Amino acid sequence: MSKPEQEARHQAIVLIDEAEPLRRLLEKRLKSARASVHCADDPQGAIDLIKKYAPDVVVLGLDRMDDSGYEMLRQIKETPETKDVHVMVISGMSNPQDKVAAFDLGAADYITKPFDMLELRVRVRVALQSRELVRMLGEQAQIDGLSGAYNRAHFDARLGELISGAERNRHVFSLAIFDLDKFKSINDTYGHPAGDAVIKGMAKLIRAECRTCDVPCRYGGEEFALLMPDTTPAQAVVVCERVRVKLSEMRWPHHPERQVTVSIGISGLTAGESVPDAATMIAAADKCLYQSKEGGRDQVTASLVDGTPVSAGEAAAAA
Ligand code: GH3
Ligand code: MG
Ligand code: MG
Repeated sequence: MSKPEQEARHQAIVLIDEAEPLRRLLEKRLKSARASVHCADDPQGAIDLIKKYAPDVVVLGLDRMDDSGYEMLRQIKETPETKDVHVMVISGMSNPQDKVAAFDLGAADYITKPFDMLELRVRVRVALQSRELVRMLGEQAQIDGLSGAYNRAHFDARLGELISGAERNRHVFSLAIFDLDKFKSINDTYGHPAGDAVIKGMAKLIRAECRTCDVPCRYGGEEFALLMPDTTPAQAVVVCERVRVKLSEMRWPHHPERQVTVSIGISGLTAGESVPDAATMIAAADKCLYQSKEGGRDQVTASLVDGTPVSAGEAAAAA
C-alpha cells in the first residue's frame, strides 16, 4: 500500500517587513534548497501570500507598539486558513511587556534587534524541522498500521469533504464498501498471520486498481471503503469488478489452495440527485453489500443514494 508522502517536502517561509533592506537581506540568508522565501511589505499582501503558499514559518518584522505589525499578527492568528502558522517576530522592542504582548497574540518566537544572523537562521531551521515533524505525525495518525490504508478517522473526514463539495459544486462521487468473504475461517484455518497477510494484500490491490485521487480506507476489521470523487456508481462498478476478479485470482503464500473473495456494496451520487448526509450514503452502500452477501458473495451490487439499483447494463456502458 503506498502511504502518503513521507519524505521531507519543500517548505515555504513568508517574510513580512516594511523595511526593504532588511527584507532583501533576510530573503537572501533564509532561502535554501529546502525552503523558498516569499516577501510582503503590507498586511493584505502578507495575508494573501500566507493563503497562497501555506508557509511553515512567517518571519514578521514588528517595530512599534502601535505598529500595524501587531494588527497583522492578530489577523494571521484569527484567520482560519492561517492561524496555525509558526510566527517568528523580529523586533526592536526588547522590554518583556512587548514580548508578552506578541506571545499573547500567538507569536511562537521573538528575536530582538540587533540580532545575530546565525542565530536567526538556526531558529528558523529548528522551526521548519519541528513543523515538518508535526506534519508527518499528522499524516501518520491518518494511516492504519496493519494495512497502510487510510484509517476510519480519515475516511470520516474525507467523506464529509466530498459531501460538502457535492453541495457546493454539484460534484458526483461514489462510495464502495468491501467485506472479505468468510474471512473468519481464514484466521481459524490458517492462523491470524495468514489473515493479516490477506488484509495487507487487499489494501495493496485496491490501491493498485484505483486512481491516485481515490481514497482507500480500512473501514474496520476485514472491511475496506473506497471513496471515488467524480465517479458515478456505474463507473464505480467497473473499478470494483476489477478488484473483485483480481482478488479471486490471487494465490496466497500461506494458503495457495484457498481462494479469497470479497463482497462489495456501492452507493453513488449522480448529477441532479439531492446530496445525502454521510450516514445515508453509508447505509445505502451497506444495503448493497448485504445484497451481495445474500446473493452468494463474491459479487458487486450498486445503487443510487436513494436505493435505485444500478443495472449491469449501465455498468457495462460505463466500462
Ligand atoms: P462474511 O462472509 O459474512 O463477511 O463472513 P466473515 O467471516 O468475513 O465475517 P465475520 O464478521 O464473522 O468475521 C470477520 C473476522 O475478521 C473476525 C475477526 O477475527 C477478523 N478480523 C478483524 N480484524 C482482523 C485483523 O486485523 N487481522 C485478522 N487476522 N483478522 C481480523
Ligand atoms: Mg465484516
Ligand atoms: Mg467478512
